[in-house]
Amino acid sequence: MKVFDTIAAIATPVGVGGIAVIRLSGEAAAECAEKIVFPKNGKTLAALESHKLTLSTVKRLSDGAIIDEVLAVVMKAPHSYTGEDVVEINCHGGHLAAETVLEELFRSGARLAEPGEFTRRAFMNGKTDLLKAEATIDLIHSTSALGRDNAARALSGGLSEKVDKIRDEAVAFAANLSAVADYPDEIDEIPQTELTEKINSIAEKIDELLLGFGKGRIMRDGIRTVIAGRPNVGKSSLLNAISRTDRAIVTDIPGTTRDTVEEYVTVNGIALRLIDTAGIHESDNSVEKIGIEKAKQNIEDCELCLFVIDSSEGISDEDLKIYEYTKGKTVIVILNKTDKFSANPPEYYEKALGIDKDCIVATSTPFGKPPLGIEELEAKISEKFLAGGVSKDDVFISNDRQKDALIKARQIAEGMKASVKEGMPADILYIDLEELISALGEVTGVTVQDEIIEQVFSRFCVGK
Ligand SMILES: Nc1nc2c(ncn2[C@@H]2O[C@H](COP(=O)(O)OP(=O)(O)OP(=O)(O)O)[C@@H](O)[C@H]2O)c(=O)[nH]1
Ligand SMILES: [Mg+2]
Repeated sequence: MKVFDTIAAIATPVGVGGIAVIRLSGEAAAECAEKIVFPKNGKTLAALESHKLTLSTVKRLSDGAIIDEVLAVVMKAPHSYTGEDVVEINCHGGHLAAETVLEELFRSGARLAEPGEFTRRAFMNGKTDLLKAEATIDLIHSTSALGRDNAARALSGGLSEKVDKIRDEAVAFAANLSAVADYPDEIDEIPQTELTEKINSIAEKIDELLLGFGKGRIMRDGIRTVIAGRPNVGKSSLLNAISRTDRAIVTDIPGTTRDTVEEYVTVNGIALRLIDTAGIHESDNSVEKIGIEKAKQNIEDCELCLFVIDSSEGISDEDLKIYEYTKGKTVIVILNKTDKFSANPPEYYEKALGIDKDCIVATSTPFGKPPLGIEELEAKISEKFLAGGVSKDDVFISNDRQKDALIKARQIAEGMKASVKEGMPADILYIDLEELISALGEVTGVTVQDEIIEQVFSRFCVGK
């Protein structure tokens, strides 16, 4: 158990509200708070039963003037969020009330907590690991149902459990190797096939976690989606249809959209950052030209391009030119205006664009509720990005830090396989395996560098 000074912060958002929660943590949290918080039952704060909310009065330190009526609770170490003594004060919300109490706590010896400092202390005291800490931030910042659920499952330890299991397997294997290396006369060498089996078993489990990264990241961050195409094909109408709003201006005048228009939507539990762009074509108009450049840039930066075509006009050279910009991107072709006379069957588009028919959706944005073709488009988006769906027990890694550490472990496993083939002795394999164990430890934070810990906690807000 590490000893730290007493930190305090308002843990609830700024603004007018019914209550605001102030949190204090540190060995002297109760001693600090009891200078200004007086339980109505006559006891001192430090003498209160742990985890029991008690009606209390807060008085100004300098003259004893009453400044708030609160519910206070002491959570004694180690049974608290941080693992230290924690005091939480439920004061009245609003711009000033909680601030006033917090200032008095500073006068009583606490200092303002840094962003993420409570969770960092929890980590230092073994109350949480890095995966769970990251899940906490993800849960707070989640913008979609799937992202929220994945974070909640990781927070309750689902992901840590998976990584720890692999690590335990590697540790048992290391013990085995070490025994062989240390007592060659008493313990038989492990046969090559068994060595390979053991490494394969570890590698496969790491692969499984890595395979989930695509889904995990999409669930956490959503999909940056750009709507692109010629002028007047119905791009803005598509944005409005997907978001069920009138966000973008729609007219029959080509060149209506000049600047990009963005809207956040949720499609089957996935967050989409939808970006409507100016119709791309040759233009002399300087304002329009800027919009067109932005459109091209957005195509370059996107993860999904909804490439809109006016199906009543077929494919023009201009369409093909814009389609070129989407090379290398995940594209869904939208055949819009299918309510009008359509000159070509879907096969024509498959051939002309060299795209699979699974990536083509016919829409008619001004008609139907929901607009025609939009539900099919939504189903295609989830199919593409969350193939096989997500079950309620699935939990995926979701950020680069986790992925990079797992890749490192996986590469070491690959190297070990080669070493086994070359007939390397147990002590050499053991050294590699130690490194692999350390890489797995980085994922949960057992063996992580300070710099990485800094980075993880810098993403938190004050009060968490
Ligand atoms: N019949 C029919 N008309 C449509 C459909 N979708 C859009 N339109 C019409 O097509 C015209 C252009 O629609 P917009 O959504 O503004 O097209 P855009 O691609 O955003 O155009 P720019 O911003 O100028 O590049 C409007 O008059 C829409 O009402 C459709 O599915 N069927
Ligand atoms: Mg438009």
